[in-house]
Amino acid sequence: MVRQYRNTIINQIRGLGLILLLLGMFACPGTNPAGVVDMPGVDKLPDIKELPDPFVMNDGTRVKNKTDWAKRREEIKAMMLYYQYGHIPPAHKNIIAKELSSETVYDGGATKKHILLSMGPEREVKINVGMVIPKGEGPFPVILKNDRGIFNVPIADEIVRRGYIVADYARTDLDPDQKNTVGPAQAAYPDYDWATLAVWAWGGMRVIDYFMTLDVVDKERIAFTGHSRGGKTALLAGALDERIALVVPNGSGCGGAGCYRFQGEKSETLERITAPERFEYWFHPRFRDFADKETKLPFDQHFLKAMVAPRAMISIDALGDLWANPYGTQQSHRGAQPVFEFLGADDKLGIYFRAGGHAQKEDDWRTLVDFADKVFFEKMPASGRLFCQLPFPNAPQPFSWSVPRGK
Ligand code: GTR
Repeated sequence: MVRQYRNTIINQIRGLGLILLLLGMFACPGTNPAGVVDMPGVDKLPDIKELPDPFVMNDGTRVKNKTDWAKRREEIKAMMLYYQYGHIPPAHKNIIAKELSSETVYDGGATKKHILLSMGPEREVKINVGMVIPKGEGPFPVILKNDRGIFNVPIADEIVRRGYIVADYARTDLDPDQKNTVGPAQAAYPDYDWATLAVWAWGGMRVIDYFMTLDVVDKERIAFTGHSRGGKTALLAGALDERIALVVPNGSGCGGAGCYRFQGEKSETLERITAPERFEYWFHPRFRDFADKETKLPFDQHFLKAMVAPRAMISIDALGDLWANPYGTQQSHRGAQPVFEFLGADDKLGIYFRAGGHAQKEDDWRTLVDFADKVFFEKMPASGRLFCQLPFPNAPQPFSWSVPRGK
């Protein structure tokens, strides 16, 4: 009898242990990772109709110099991860790279390699990476893309001929892009509240960790791109990781280079993108609290762009891609410009629109490489392309603040 009672208690304790383990594994919204303090909820935040001033520090003072900006950038990062994307784990210390294949391509002009990276506490996080490396000694600049698979860059041969390594990784290895699903990366790091976009961005940062070990890579010239949800991922990774010298969100719209406060006709809103039946799982659960309350956001997407400064970024979009909010993309560009100016990097911020719809077309790739040539090598494009297109000249000035003077 006593023994039976004791066994029941032991089983209950085991059951409780299992429940706690599962709760830990399947991240509990509302539980912050270690060191993350709560910030005010939506109802406690002030209403800000214009694009918020990125130069106002949390203590109310205004940024005066570059040291202040470095501090402010950290505040912005903390805020954007807390409210929008969730927090990511630190870099894995010992990523293992296995070469699965290597072949000569483009009539001997390049080598195409398929690499498998593995990492995580039990090495259970794997990332497939594709690389096409120009022939020669290098080091070569890199254009890295996040996608669903690898070897997906349409004019890789042309880009390689222009002297770049073309690389891509399968973001879906890290997170399968399905609602109510804990992907391999989230399962491996249960103490973090990162949502899908943050997982994908973290994966790109780990691919860059691997690049840092390769002699063939020019570590000062790494560009990161992606299209649509991949463009949102590229912008987030580019904001967080200062090793990314050029950030190129393509067709990224809502949650990317578009902004929430200024919506063009037929564009995707915060409410739409975070709807439970759509892409709520791309974001931290608390981001949904701002649906139809965008003016309560203490930031807008120009803050994410501003985090890239003084490194380079260009958003590439299509004027017919209304869902991706070209109008709001122009407005967030204008909101980020003062920060680039403040840091002496006005020429590092680009914006480009082509005619047509939602895709990362060959022309977009050429724009990307032309811009990379300009910011990496001061080469002006033979195409004569201009990288500062503001197609909505009558749009109202989206803010009333200005660049701090007297640095
Ligand atoms: C859409 C979504 C967009 C964009 C796109 C894509 O359905 O509303 O935000 O991310 O998917 O990734 O193709």
